[in-house]
Amino acid sequence: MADWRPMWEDLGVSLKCHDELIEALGKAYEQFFLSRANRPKAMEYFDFVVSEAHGLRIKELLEFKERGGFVLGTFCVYVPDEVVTAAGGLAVGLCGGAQISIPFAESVLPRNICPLIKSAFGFKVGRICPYFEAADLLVGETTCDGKKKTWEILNDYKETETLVVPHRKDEAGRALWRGEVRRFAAMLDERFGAVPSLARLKEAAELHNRKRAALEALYEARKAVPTPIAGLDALLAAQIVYYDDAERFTRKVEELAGEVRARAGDGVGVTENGELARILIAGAPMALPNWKLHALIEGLGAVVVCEELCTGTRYFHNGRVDLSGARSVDEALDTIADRYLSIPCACFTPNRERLESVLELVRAYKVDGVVQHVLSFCHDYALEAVRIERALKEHDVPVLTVETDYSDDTGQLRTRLEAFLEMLEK
Ligand code: BJ8
Repeated sequence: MADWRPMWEDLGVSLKCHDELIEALGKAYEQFFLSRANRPKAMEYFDFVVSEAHGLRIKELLEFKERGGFVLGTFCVYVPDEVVTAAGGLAVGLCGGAQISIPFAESVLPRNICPLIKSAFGFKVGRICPYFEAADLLVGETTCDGKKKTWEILNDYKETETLVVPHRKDEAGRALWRGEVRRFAAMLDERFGAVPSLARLKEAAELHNRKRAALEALYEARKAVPTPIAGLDALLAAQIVYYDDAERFTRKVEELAGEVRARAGDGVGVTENGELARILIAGAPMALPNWKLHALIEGLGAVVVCEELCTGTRYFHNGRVDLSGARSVDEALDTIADRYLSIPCACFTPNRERLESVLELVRAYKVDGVVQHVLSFCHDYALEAVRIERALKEHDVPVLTVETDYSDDTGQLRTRLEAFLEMLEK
């Protein structure tokens, strides 16, 4: 394996903290992924990506920049990939799923904000994440208050551009968001001298359409009974989509989806003990390397068959952007903006679409029970959990809402999950 330390040092990464992160990550990966039998062979690629997430992938980004490209570090599924690609750039999700960076964040930020925000912010303050250091610009959004205000402070450490995401999907909200996407394109042009032309927007739309369709095909294959792939493996693919090269990721996920379909055709399930309780996880995203809830649920003998998360179905929600009829850059940008606006994030009000989407996923994936994933201090998902819980109960769907962060609260969580899964068996 190559020695990436000189590259990390050049980027200004704190090697001591980074070593600790890599060591903890390696142990968790061995425990949750590599030690499991009966995984699809195509998962080997994703194992490789994780092993090289801070090495080879960072080198690729630096080489891309040497060839004249630019790299944006992002925190949300609302950043329109098509516009970035068409302008000659590349967007990567930033680290934000680990406890190790939180003490750095808490030396600056109040403690009572969500762990995802604190972890991401701490990765920058502690200089632990090479993606933060390799990025030319960070792109935040105003989805929730925690994020909106944190990006102001993050801007003191690294330049951060913030996209204003509306909170209603009415005509005024649509007009605001279309304006934001146009402003974003103009900003990329001004800053990086890269005009996203109509032809390049169309090409980029095809690339990202294929990528989202590939991930959706993998999720489709998980509808089979017995389920042919562990939730942990599928979640990993949904996390890696934020980091990997779009073209290569698409190919590899198509391969994985093909293998998973073949397993389903042969009746191969993830365990030899027959079908397990099928769980849908809904709620706040699980940024890499947040695998806690899946590991607990699957460790207790159930299987996660679907994630209604931004590291899950929300990533490919209404995934196809059709630019075939667009006659100008502005028309194309509006069409792109409309697709992103349709994503049912809890920051919107009202948000009937998300409720309907959860109920539809329960039906389509033959779900036995729903676990709602709420990150501590996340008001949007905590409050939306109330209505979702009510709707699920009205449809006689068992539901458990758990609030968690990145600390080791597994004892408490395990007790609640055990009781929930026992109840499903009765
Ligand atoms: S589109 S879900 S990625 S905003 S968990 S930071 S909401 S306090 S992450 Fe998200 Fe975009 Fe929406 Fe998806 Fe705030 Fe809640 Fe924290 Fe959250």
